[in-house]
Amino acid sequence: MSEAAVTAASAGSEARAHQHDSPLVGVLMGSSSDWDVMKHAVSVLRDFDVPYEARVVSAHRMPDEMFTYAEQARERGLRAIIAGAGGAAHLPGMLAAKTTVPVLGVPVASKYLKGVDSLHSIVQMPKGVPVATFAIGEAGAANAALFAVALLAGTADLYAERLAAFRLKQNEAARAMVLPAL
Ligand code: RP5
Repeated sequence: MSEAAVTAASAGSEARAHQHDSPLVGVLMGSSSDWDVMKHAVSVLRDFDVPYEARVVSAHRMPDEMFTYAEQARERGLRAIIAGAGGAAHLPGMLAAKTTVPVLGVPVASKYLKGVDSLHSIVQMPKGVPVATFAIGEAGAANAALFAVALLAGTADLYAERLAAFRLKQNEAARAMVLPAL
């Protein structure tokens, strides 16, 4: 599968509009229906000015593209892959099986089991091939992106400084909280 063909499988136009030529973080999802959750990861990466790409790569509908993406991830310079999926959410685990780039899994809420199935599918990786697993839904997607920034901060002070500033803003917001009167 050529790079162009994999790119053609990108998520919606909003995601496509912000693809970087040399991404450090890949944001993958099993379906465009995952975008409402996974866009929260993209939003954080944009806030931190992290070069990223966002694509639909379905594990069971695009297995060849998924393997190609994982096989090329390290040589393409990716430092983390955030992968979101719902139901029998095998995308993060299968990516992790084919690359040594850290995979951060985001369980997306499913129609019937509300994402508990997705969470269990992602978090219960057998020993030897880890997937860092985050909360179901928006918080998980945003936190996966923050975690990716923290990984980048290990070798780039710029990202560490941005993370520290972000934490300070949260601290100030919490300290300014006022409880309503009874
Ligand atoms: C998974 O199946 C996707 O990650 C998505 O969460 C779920 C439903 O996919 P669609 O039927 O909406 O394409 O592969």
